[in-house]
Amino acid sequence: MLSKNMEKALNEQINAEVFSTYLYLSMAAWFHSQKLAGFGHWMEAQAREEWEHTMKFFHYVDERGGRVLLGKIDAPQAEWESPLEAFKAAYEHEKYITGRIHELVALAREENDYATENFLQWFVTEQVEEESSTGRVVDQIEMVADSRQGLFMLDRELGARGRQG
Ligand code: OFO
Repeated sequence: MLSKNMEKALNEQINAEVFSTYLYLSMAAWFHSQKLAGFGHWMEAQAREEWEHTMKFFHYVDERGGRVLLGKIDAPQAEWESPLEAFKAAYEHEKYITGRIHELVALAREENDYATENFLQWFVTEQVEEESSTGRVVDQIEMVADSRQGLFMLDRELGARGRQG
């Protein structure tokens, strides 16, 4: 059985993961509006991953006899100045989520909730990947700088996410 504290914190994380889904969908919509379909596709794939994170927390709370309670989801930002600004925002968001996951681990330890601490290890590892993948795209955009051809090539590369074997 989850403690009330832990249940509340996990419910707040469900909200944060839905917001992540929402944020990346918003970024996908913005990229599509900029005619950068590859970037848009990458963000759609990212949003689907965030929904998977949401459901992992959802099922975990339920399995532990907790009650999932859904709160209000804030509207995400809708416009960015450039692809670089959007990806920088994604990278910053992932760092924020990493901080939240680490706080959850600290709470699980404080409460001697070994099952939750163990469950959260998947997310600790996942956040290393999430920061690395968004940070890598920031670096790539910075490398092509103002080259329209470079951006076009990058758009094609990002559009292949999840489409290769
Ligand atoms: Fe992007 O890792 Fe969940 O929120």
